[in-house]
Amino acid sequence: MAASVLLFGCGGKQPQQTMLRPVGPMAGRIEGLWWFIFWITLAVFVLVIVALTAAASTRRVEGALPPEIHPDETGEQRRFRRVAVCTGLTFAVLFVILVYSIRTGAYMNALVSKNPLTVEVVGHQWWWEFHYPNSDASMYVVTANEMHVPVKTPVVLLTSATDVIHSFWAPNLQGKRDLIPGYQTAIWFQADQEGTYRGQCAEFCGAQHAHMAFNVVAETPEKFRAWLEQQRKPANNPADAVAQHGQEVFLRGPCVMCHTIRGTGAGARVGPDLTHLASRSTIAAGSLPNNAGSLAGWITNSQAIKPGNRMPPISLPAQDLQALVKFLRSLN
Ligand code: HEC
Ligand SMILES: [Cu+2]
Repeated sequence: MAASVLLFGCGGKQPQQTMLRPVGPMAGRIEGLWWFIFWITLAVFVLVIVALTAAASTRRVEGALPPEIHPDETGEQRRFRRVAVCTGLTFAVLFVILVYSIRTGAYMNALVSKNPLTVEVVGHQWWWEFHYPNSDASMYVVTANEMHVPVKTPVVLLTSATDVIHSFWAPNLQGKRDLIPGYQTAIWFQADQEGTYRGQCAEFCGAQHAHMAFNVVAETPEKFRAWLEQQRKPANNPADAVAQHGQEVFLRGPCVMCHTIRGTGAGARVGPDLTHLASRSTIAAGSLPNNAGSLAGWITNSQAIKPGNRMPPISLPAQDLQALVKFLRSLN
């Protein structure tokens, strides 16, 4: 039972989120350091417990005098030497760990490439915005909570935030990096295996910090290029009368004050870009699977799902809601 609970977290179809299964060079180094520290601390733990047990189980000899009145010079010296050796060893081990940590830290910036993929990541309370910049405005891509990258390609992330400090952490790929409002930093990573890797905000950022997750989808360069091409397109036109009605509901409702759907009149930037909403696997930063039921529930009362988030509850007549959901589902 316990084993199955443990295994549930690691395997199956769920996206992975563990630094113990690195899929890139940086994460590999971090894992190496982690195991190094793990084995050392395990050995120290076992030694301490053995020493403690030995000391606790030593019997006092019946009738022996207490040490003050019966000084034991040689025994005292022996104990002093032991403590000195153990203290020295502790310093030595900590020093080795320090050097290893510094070298690992230095390696985090070692991936340099003249031709990396650049992705800008912006942290919001409580969702992620990913930009794929391009000097040609019609090729500029903005998406939310799901980043795609080609495998075996260096990626440079330019990080920032709009409100408070967040922290970008996809443990299978890299260490953490704080996203600081008004201050851009760069962090590199590379995914060597295809897969979906879950990441999470790692800096407490308010009420919904725990519901601020994202996915990194690492795929073959061909699939990645196809994805990028699709994301560059403006939104699909509504295919039928119901979706058409849904688009009208969207455009005349409050949605346009906060969301962008490229190709329509909606161009606000308070919430996630919805141009290709249906291409994503989750909504609300990993809070819900992206399907019709979730969308309807989210629109009607997102505050019940993610209390405190920046989208107000919006009640619509049933027909309007259904048409709106149908329209949103067509935005692939
Ligand atoms: C006051 C601003 C505001 C209004 C108005 C608003 N939204 Fe939102 N919306 C947001 C914010 C902010 C988020 C992100 C919330 C989060 O995940 O923390 C969001 C998230 C969403 C999402 C999930 C997107 C994703 O990829 O995770 C959908 C879908 C959505 N809104 C649809 C709508 C629709 C449809 C309307 C109109 C009926 C609407 N919103 C009105 C601000 C708004
Ligand atoms: Cu955060």
